[in-house]
Amino acid sequence: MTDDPPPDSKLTRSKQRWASEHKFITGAVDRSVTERLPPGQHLVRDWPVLDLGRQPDVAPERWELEIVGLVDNPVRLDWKAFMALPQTRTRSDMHCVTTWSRYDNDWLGVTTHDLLDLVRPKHAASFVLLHSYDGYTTSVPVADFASEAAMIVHGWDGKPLTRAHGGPARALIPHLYLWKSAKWLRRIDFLAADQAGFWERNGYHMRGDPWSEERYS
Ligand SMILES: Nc1nc2c(c(=O)[nH]1)N[C@H]1C(S)=C(S)[C@@H](COP(=O)(O)O)O[C@H]1N2
Ligand SMILES: [Mo]
Repeated sequence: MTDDPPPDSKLTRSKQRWASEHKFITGAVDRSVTERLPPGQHLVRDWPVLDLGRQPDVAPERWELEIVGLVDNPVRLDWKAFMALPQTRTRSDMHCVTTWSRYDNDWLGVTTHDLLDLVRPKHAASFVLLHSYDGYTTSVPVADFASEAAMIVHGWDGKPLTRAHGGPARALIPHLYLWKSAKWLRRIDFLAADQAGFWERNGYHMRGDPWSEERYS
């Protein structure tokens, strides 16, 4: 991140945004920037907090992640075991169904590739249902869960992930709308059939691809 703008200076914020977008240099926003923005989204610089209003306080010492269901090797990872897995840094954009997108988030965590190597899903496993410490659930096709950029993250922008954003650890599936990225992650259940989670039961799309605007079902 660049330096914070002076307080109450909307113009400064706009100018910083224009600068970061290379606006006015060619008479148009840099194509590489606009082409990153899915339809109906707008860019934000801060990171809004959205959840059901309960933010569980899970100390790393009490945190654990269960990976169960249709897998050959179900596991229960405490914080030490989780941190002993290969740690990967990635950079990705996030897209919220409420229309904000935020570019260039620096993540630290365990890739879903490494988790899949560990638990070895059975052939019949086609969906994961993610369960969180606040009771939240969300469903994700295994193919999306297994995508290159998907992770369980515990660091953002060089710092531990804050409690408000799902710390100690949350899912991150950056190529889908952010409601699929369960905060305060507690259990990953591999299933044969799709099972709607909280927002999927409340009208959101089962898959949630921002590029084809899969907002609602
Ligand atoms: N456990 C949990 N995860 C959650 C939610 C929630 O209420 N509980 N809300 C989802 C929704 S709707 C969004 S938009 C993102 C918001 O993540 P953020 O607060 O870090 O921006 O978290 C998702 N993950
Ligand atoms: Mo959301």
